Amino acid sequence: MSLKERLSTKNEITWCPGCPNFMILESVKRVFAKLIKEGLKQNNIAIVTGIGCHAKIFDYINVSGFYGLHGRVLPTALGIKLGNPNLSVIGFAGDGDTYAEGMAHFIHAGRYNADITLVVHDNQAFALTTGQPTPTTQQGYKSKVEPQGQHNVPINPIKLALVSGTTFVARTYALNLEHSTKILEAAIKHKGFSFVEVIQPCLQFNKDMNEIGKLTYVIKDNKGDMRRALELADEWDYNSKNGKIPIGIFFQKREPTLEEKWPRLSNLMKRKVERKNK
Ligand SMILES: Cc1ncc(C[n+]2csc(CCOP(=O)(O)OP(=O)(O)O)c2C)c(N)n1
Ligand SMILES: [Mg+2]
Repeated sequence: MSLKERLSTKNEITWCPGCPNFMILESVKRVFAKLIKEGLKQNNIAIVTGIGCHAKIFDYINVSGFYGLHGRVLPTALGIKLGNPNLSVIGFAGDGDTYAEGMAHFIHAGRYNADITLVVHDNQAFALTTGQPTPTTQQGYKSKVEPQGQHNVPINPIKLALVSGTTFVARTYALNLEHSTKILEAAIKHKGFSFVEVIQPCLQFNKDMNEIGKLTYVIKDNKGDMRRALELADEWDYNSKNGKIPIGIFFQKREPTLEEKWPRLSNLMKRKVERKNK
């Protein structure tokens, strides 16, 4: 059985045909397979999801974890990491999940810098609940709850992550499989809190933003230059359907992680708490 088969489940995939979430699933499996080849044990990967279309990914990957609550991916991931700092913990969340109900966690996760990864499937809509606007939805978007269109200005999550102290900030595009795989691998390998914002157009709702992938261009990875990172973050405001959208690593800096700052956790890491292989 190939590694990718070992990482798959037999559950029926219920995303809409052609949903870019299929591509995110593929890139996650590719990265997990690569990390396992490099020595990471499948048993030592834990995933956490919120509730939403994105969260169904939990049922399609054969690793341990917690199918969580809407808005609570980050505290759950943090709890798993504190319980066993030797696990690689990766959270999958929606834009509604992260930037609405889960917003406070997002900011504090940047401050804490625990060694966990957050992947946000940003389709600029609450998709599972049929297309209400989220904090990253563009102005003018009409939905059942706002028939006259969205009035509020969207937030820029890249900028927010940067000013919250997040030590790895990246954006990728779900349909650029090669790029998303590279970014996800770099995020998981980063020591500290890593945040990957994935542009994941929703084919059912917010169709106005379906073409924005064409605006993406790959930037040269930026390391610790915050001024440059903020400049890049400002190039796209989540509102416009023209201009250019940078994708790649906006910022990466090695800072002490929560586990390293917390002596009891450092000791736990040395003890190598590990599940026995079956
Ligand atoms: C605590 C809580 N609040 C609200 C909901 C209702 N709810 C379920 S899915 C969802 C939308 C999810 O949107 P998003 O996080 O963007 O994920 P997507 O479906 O777009 O992938 C909402 C609001 C819930 N299940 N639990
Ligand atoms: Mg969404």
